Parts: sequence; structure tokens; C-alpha cells
Amino acid sequence: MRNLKTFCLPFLFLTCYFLFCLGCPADNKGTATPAPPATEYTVEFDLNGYDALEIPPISVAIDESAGSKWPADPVRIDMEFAGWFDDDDDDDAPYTAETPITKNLTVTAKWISAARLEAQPSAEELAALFDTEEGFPDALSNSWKIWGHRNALITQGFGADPTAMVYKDRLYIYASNDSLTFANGALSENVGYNAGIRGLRVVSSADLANWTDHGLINVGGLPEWIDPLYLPMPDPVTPYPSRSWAPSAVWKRIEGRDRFFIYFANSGDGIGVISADSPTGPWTSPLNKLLIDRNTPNCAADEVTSLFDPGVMVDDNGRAYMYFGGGPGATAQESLESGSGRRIRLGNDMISLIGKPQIFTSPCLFEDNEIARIGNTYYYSYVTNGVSNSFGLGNAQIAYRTSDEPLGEYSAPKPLMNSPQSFFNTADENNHHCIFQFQGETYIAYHASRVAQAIGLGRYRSTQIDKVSVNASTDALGRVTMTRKGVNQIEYLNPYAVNEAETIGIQGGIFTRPDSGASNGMVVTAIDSGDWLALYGVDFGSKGASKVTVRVRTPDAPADYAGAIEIRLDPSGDGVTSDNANLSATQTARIKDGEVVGRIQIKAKAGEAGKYASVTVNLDRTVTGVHNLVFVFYSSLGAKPITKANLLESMHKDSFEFDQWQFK
Ligand SMILES: [Ca+2]
Repeated sequence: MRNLKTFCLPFLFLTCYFLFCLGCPADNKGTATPAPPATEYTVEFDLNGYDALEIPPISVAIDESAGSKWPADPVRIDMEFAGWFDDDDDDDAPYTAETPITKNLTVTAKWISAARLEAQPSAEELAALFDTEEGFPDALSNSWKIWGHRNALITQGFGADPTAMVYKDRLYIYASNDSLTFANGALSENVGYNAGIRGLRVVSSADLANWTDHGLINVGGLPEWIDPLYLPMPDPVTPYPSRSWAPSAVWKRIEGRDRFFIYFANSGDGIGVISADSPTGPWTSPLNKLLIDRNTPNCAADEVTSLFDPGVMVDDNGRAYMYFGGGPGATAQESLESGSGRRIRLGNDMISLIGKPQIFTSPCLFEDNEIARIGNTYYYSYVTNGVSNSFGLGNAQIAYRTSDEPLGEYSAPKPLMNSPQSFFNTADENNHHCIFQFQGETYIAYHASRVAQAIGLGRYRSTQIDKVSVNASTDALGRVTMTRKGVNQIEYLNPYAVNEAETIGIQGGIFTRPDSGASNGMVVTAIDSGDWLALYGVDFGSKGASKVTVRVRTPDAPADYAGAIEIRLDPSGDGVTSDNANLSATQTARIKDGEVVGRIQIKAKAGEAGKYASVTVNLDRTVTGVHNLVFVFYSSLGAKPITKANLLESMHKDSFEFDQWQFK
């Protein structure tokens, strides 16, 4: 070995020398070209020392206003935003989206302090608000998941056909929006299952236990009977009538910018794409027409039964591929051969096709195309149609095949995961998945209608995540068991960061809604006495926290309205607590107990009702170490036990709303 090393070293130096020279510019004597005349100015946003936000600069055409490029006004947990100002300008008028831009400039955020809440009452008065003998509920509100469980990811809404995208150490899940259906003011079964899904639900997490709710993307115009908390509806992203089933989300760096793309099924007759400069939008429709439709070569109605369910992957070299198609054949033999699968390479812009879609035959293909890369192996996976076959594939199963190339020959299929109905006895058998890697582990996101089951409903689906084992030597994937408990939390939550209130591990009784005045555009709402939300695994460190700041919005009325937040640590489960139980309308789960470490009254000063407000209070003791953290709510409007029968009344915004929190 030593001889070999001595022998090789001179070659290594020579190789480095040549590589270095190859990297030199061939000619560095070129004449400088004059800078082209500016066609755009840059506006930078200085947050005046507030480091919990980041607003990237924008480019604006000369003498034009920024319009929709102008960022939303920044939200700061403890101050009120007064406007963007140019320090060089004598004119005191703030810059806005409408101001013409006539130079490169930096605008600085100005903030004002606004104490909008009444002073905190005594500890005894606050304690009385949470005293069960004084009217506070004996039991906290029901939860539609079990204390300690991570599945389903959220319970304040639904999400089917999930896709997973990792960006900057966060996992983003986009899912078909199975919105609760209120036809003629009454809750009904999921009639939106087909017709109503024109939105996508977005959540994200860094720890796989606490999920931030980013609300809905209104892709194709949401139906009017959706969740009333989302009304009035924003304008749809796409101008064409569409469904938005079964998304596939990816990002790619194009011309120095990280760009985000979501591909979705327009019912069973085409595939659309929306794009954005951030994982949470705002989203635009770059084509204003479908990317794949019935006129696309090899995609006519008699060639592809269901022209839907795209699975997109951006490979390490930047090349992107899409698999799509499916549906039953006219005969059992056609369903077995299933020639309705398609695949294609996407253009560098991610919104064009390179060549014609190839026919890609997969035994028993029904729907739900996915393509993933694990190590150097490509995994194509899909849902089976249940026809008799020699591969051991059942009905509504996830099957997978492997290849060394993204558009190569794939191995015979193997079963990966059975249907949710087979694990949980749910009303809905429909299966859908996405295999992804996050922080070095392989996972599968899928849906099951267990939250609906807990409410006493049927076919509303919720996203869950479980682990996938990968045999590195054979590339085989272990058979996945869908679990109630879900995956382990992979890092602790930081309570000293500004946290969104709509970041939730588990909750009872609350909902979320979009609001332009809220940070992250979302706020926790429908707060009644006894409702609560909890964060799993919060690390207060060794120095500890002695104060907490909350940002809330008080209701307009009644004038004497009062709300309160009680901060508890480490409650225990109540009601159904078994890991292998299915919840139902009569078998319910909650939390109870826990150590109270602080209480905050939320009461607007006269003339300040209906506005966002912040307040900081001292905790009863310094909190150190890792805890499960609970916010328990009081509202002077009283309790409203949450059941299927009063679901619509439970979705209200009459009480105070919770936007952000931060420990200090
Ligand atoms: Ca918020």
C-alpha cells in the first residue's frame, strides 16, 4: 500500500495542476462591455432589526409600481407595523405596492408600540376563569386523535392524496382538500369527494410531530359549500375550470432562483401546473392551460382511461420526469396489462414537455403514479386495480418497481402497503401515497379517513406518515404497516423562536382560518372554553423561560368580551388512550391535568376591540428542559362541546383568535 501511495502521489499533483489550469479562463484580456441601461430597479426590505422574518428583494420595472410583487406587510409579534419608509426621502409618505419606483432603494419597516389589551388582573381572578366550579368545563374538548399520536398530521382540516416536498430542512405536504361539506347549512357526507376538490391543503413541519397550517391554495375556484371559515374565497389561481386532485410538488433552482411547482390532476382528463417563488406561494398559473390534455400525443381518451395522478421527480442533475395516467381497462386482461401509464421528461422550465409521453405499462395500474430516487435506485410506485395477477398484488394496494434509470426498464412489481380500510376499518378503501426522504430516513405519506371516523363521518381523508425500511443491498422496501401512532419526533421545537399558533401537535375544539392581518396568513379560531392545542417536545433549555408573549386578535363584540390562555406542561391522555384504538363519535380522546405555569387574560381596551394585539406576561416559575406544551383556552362566550351535530356552530370566529407565541 505504501509503495502504491508513493507511486500515485506525483500523478495526483499533476492531475491537480491540469485541473487547476483547465479551470483558468482561456482569455482574460477581453474588453469590458458597457453595462446595459437598467430596465428594472431593485427594492430591498429592511426589517429594522427584527430578525424573525425574512423578506427577499424584488425587481420592479422603471417607473412602475410593484403591484402584486410587493410583499405582504410584515407581522411582528410584539409591535404594530406602521409602513415602509425610505430613509433618504424627505417625504414622510410610506412606500406601498402602488408607489412608482424611480431608483434602486431600500425601504425600512417602521413599527409602533400599541398596548391594546387591558392590564392583567390578579392571579386569583385569572385562576377563577379556569375553575370548573365557576363554570369552566369539567373535561377539555375532544380530540380527533390520541394524545401522543402523530397521525393524522392535522385534525382541524383534511387532506387526501398527499405529496411531500423537502425544502430548507422543512417538510411540506400538499394534499387534495377534502373540505367538510355544508350543503344548505347542514353537514353532509363527502359530496366534494369528486366535484368539490378544487383546492390544496398545505402543512409543513421540521420535526414530523408539530405541523404548521398554511391553509388552502384555491387552485380552480372552491365550491361555496366549503368550510365557512374559508369564506369569502380568494380568486382561483388557474383561469380554467379544474379539479385539483392528487398533487405532486417539487422545487428546482432555475436561473438563480428557487422555483416551486405543483402538478395536479384536473379530474381524470388532464394535468395542470401552478408555480411560485416560495413553498407557500403566492401561486400563479404559468401556462394558463393544462400541461397535459387529451390532445397531447398518446393521451387520447381511448388511449389513457384516466389522464391523471402525476408523480414528478427532479433528479440530482436537474432533469425532471413525470409519470401519470391509469384507470381500469375495458377487460380484465387490459386491466392486468394496464397500458394507460405514461411517462415523459419535462423541459428545463418545468412547464413544457420534451418529446411525446412514452407508453409505460405497469401490471394492475389503477392510479397514483409516484417516482422517487433512493440512493442510485429509482422507485416507481402506484395503486393497483385488484384484477387477478401473478405478482401477488391485491386490490387498492401500493406496489413498487425499481430501475437504475429514471426512464429505464423497471423490475416486476412488489406489494408495499395495503389499503387504509384493511388497517383501520375505515369507510373509504381508496389508497394514495408518496415515498420521500427527510433528514436521512425514508417515509411514506398516505391518507386514511380516521379523523372522519372519530367525528362519526365517512369518506373525508386525512394525511398520515409512517416509516419505510429500505434494504440497501437489494433495494427492496419492507411492507409498510399504517399506524395510529405515526413516526417519532425527529427534533425538539424551539419556544424562543416566534412560533405560529397554527403550529399544532394535537388539539381539541379549535379550527384555523386565513386572515390577512395574521402572521403566516393563518390564525387559530373557533376558540371556546375548554378548547386547547398542544405542541409535542418543546425544549426550553437549561437557562429556561420566565416570560411568554402572545399575539391575538380580539373580537369586535360584545364590549365586555374576555378570553384567556392557560399554559400547561405535560398533561396526560384522557378518554381513549390506547395506541391501537379507533376513535368514534362515542369513543373520544382528550387530555387532562398538567402543571399550570402561567395565565394570560385577553381583553381589549375600550376602542381597541377587533384588532390584533400583543401581550407579554411573567410565568409562575422559570421553565427549563423538554416538555409537552399546552395552551388551554377560556372564552366568556362559554363552552361548546364539539360533536358531529354541532360542527357547523363550532366553526365560528366570535371569540378571540390566536396568531403567534414566543417564550423569553
Ligand atoms: Ca399565525
